[in-house]
Parts: sequence; C-alpha cells; structure tokens
Amino acid sequence: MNLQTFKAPTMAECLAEVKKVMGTDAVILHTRTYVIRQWLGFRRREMVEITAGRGLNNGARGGRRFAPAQPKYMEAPAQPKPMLAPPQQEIASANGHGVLSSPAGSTAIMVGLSNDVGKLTTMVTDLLGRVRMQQSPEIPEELFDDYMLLIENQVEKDLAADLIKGLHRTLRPDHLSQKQFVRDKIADQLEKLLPTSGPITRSKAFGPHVVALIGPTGVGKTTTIAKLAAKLQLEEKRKVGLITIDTYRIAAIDQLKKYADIIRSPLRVVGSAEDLREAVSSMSDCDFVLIDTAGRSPKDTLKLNELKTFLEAAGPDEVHLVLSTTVSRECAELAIERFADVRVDKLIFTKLDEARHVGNVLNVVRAVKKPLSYVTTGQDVPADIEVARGRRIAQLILGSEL
Ligand SMILES: Nc1nc2c(ncn2[C@@H]2O[C@H](COP(=O)(O)OP(=O)(O)OP(=O)(O)O)[C@@H](O)[C@H]2O)c(=O)[nH]1
Ligand SMILES: [Mg+2]
Repeated sequence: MNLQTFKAPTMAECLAEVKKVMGTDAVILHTRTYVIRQWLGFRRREMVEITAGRGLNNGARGGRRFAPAQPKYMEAPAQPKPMLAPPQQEIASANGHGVLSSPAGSTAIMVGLSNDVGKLTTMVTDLLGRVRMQQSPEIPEELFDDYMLLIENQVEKDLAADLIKGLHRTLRPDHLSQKQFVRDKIADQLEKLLPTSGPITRSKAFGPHVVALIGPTGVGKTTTIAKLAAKLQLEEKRKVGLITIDTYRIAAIDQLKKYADIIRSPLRVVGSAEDLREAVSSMSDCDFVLIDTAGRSPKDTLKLNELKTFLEAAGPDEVHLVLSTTVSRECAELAIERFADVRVDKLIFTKLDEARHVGNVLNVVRAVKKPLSYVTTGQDVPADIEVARGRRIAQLILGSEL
C-alpha cells in the first residue's frame, strides 16, 4: 500500500495533483482544509489536504476511488448532508478539470462543501449575534448570552436589559467569564423580583379562613381547589368546606363533588350572592372554606361584575387569580386587567409542566404587584401542586427542568 498526502490551495488543484502523481486508481482516504498564517501571522490562507493511497481494495477502508465506481453522494463519510449540493456536471465544468467529474472527486468536493456549510452556519450565527448586539448596544457583550437566554424565555426586554446591566455594574470583571457564577447571580436577581406569599394559612381564632379562586376558563381552578382541599384535609388534618358558584354546568358540579366525596368534605352549590353568604356561614365549623368559581372570559364584563357581587357577599379572606403558564402574554395581560377589577390578592400559576417558557410568570407578577402563592405542575390530584418559591421559578426561567 502506498499512502501519500497532497496539499494545495484549492480542492481542484489538490485533486489534479493526486491524479497526476498516483493515477486514476488512487483512493482518497481523507480530506481536510486548514488555515496557514503567512507574513508573521498577519495573513491567513486556506489550504486543502488530501491523503490518498494506491494498492487498496476498493471500498475496503471506506475510501473513494477515482474510477470507475458509480457516484454515491450519500456515502460521504460521517459529514452532515450538504444543503447546497450542486449537480456533478456543474462542479466539473465550473472547475474545468476532468478529475472533478469522477466519483471520488465528487465525494471530496461534497466533504469540502459540508465543511463550507458548517462554516457558513457558524458565520450566520455569529452574524445574527452581532445584529442582535447592534440592536441592543446597551447590553454588555460578556453577558449578551445571558440576556438572550432571558429574552428567549419570555422575560420582557426592558426588564432583562435592566437586570443584566445592573449585574454588569456589580460583578467583578474576573467573575464575568464564570458562567455558573453569573447564572447564580441572575437567579438571585430574578428571585428578588418574584415575591411569594407562602401557603394558605389560617390566622383567625374563630370561623373559617375563606379562600376563593377566580380566573379565565379552563386554567385549572377546580383541579387546584381539589389539590388544596386534599392537602389541607388529608395532610394537615384541617376541616375543609367546599363551595362552588359554578352552577352553569352540571359537569362542573360533578367534577368538584367527586373530589369532595373522596376527601369527605361538605360541598355546597350556590346560585346567588345571598346563597353564598349563607353557605359560608353554614360552614362555621370548618377551618377553611374554598370557593370555586366558574371560569370567566376576561372580555365578559357582565359575568365579571356578577363574580364581583358574589365575592363581595362572601367576603373571602383571600382571592387567588389563577392563570395558566401556557397562555400568551397578551391573554395574561388582558386577564390581569379585567380580574383586577373583581379582586386579586395572590396569584396561582398552573400547567408549569406544559409551558415552554416561564418568563411570563415574572412579567405578570411584576405587572400585578401581587405575590405568588402556588404553582401547579400536572393533572394529578393532589400531588401536582407546590407552594411557590421564587428561587425555583427563577431557575425554571433560566432553563432548568421541572
Ligand atoms: N398539564 C396540566 N393540566 C392541568 C393542570 N391543572 C389543571 N389541568 C387540567 O386542565 C383542565 C381544566 O382544568 P379545570 O380544573 O377543570 O379548569 P377550570 O379552570 O376549573 O375550568 P372552568 O371551570 O371550565 O373554567 C383539566 O384537564 C385539568 O386536568 C396542571 O397543572 N397541568
Ligand atoms: Mg372549574
């Protein structure tokens, strides 16, 4: 076996040299491009290197023969499939060398093309980064990736920019390059922006602590009530009464009744503000009364006003606005605006398990200026609920898995 390495400024020249020295039986074993520096390192020049051999069995080493094998573009060794593979004839004519129309020549060119595509991808990514940097010139370069991570996770631009700039001012220069250190500091900052209320607790000596859950349709209010009731009743051994004012749908009543039966809690279904007041006082022996409400479209002013009247009659100790983590920022904003007129003391975020980005939680908490009480993480009752913790949400915003 006779192995030789050839070097030339272009693939075509290199292949021509291979053919001249080793003939058409030569098998190409390896190609690569590399950069050499000239003029004391000031000038860069690209070179192509081909290792070819003679006296090998065709195909035995995975190499490519000049002739007479059939073209097999897909056989290029372990390289990504080139996106811009030109037809073989075009390559040959463009380079003006017969050698390039041979299968091995094509393969080598494909390898070269793959390398070029790889380089192009890197260049485009680099370019995109630069464009983004130009669009946000105020963001320090060392922390630009961290800024982008926040943006990609839906944190509002202004907030992300303020946070990153603030951090840049306070961090020592040698810390800026320590990725984990920087991420921990960002998590610290996010945590400070995520106030939490802790779990529902009963502060009074007499009478039940009354909690109502309100929010748009289908966000998980009833499921969350069931989780809370089960936790309080089964784990904390507190007596829990349940009330629903969702009389519009039989299925909704059945849904809560099923949970009430399992945990052996009394359930009242009420249809008017007066009934609600009476139902709450009939549960005076309970430690907690949880009120489930029908989902309301934030656009339905009439129903929102009705909800307000109900809640005023019940006089709950706390009202939690339930929002799904999966909804768009616009939907969340509309819900916040409209439900704030009803009454909001705390926020619950559901469906964290389904959310692609969690930054919206931060935006909403800041807009509403109310603390987070719970987050829910799945459909299982009662397992999939957690008392909200700022650090945990911060880490989720920074891309941690649930
Ligand atoms: N993946 C996931 N699904 C949830 C979660 N919480 C609730 N769900 C599901 O969301 C759907 C709606 O839940 P409900 O509790 O009926 O929602 P609701 O807000 O009471 O709905 P309406 O009363 O119709 O307004 C159900 O299929 C629940 O199982 C959660 O944390 N994660
Ligand atoms: Mg419901």
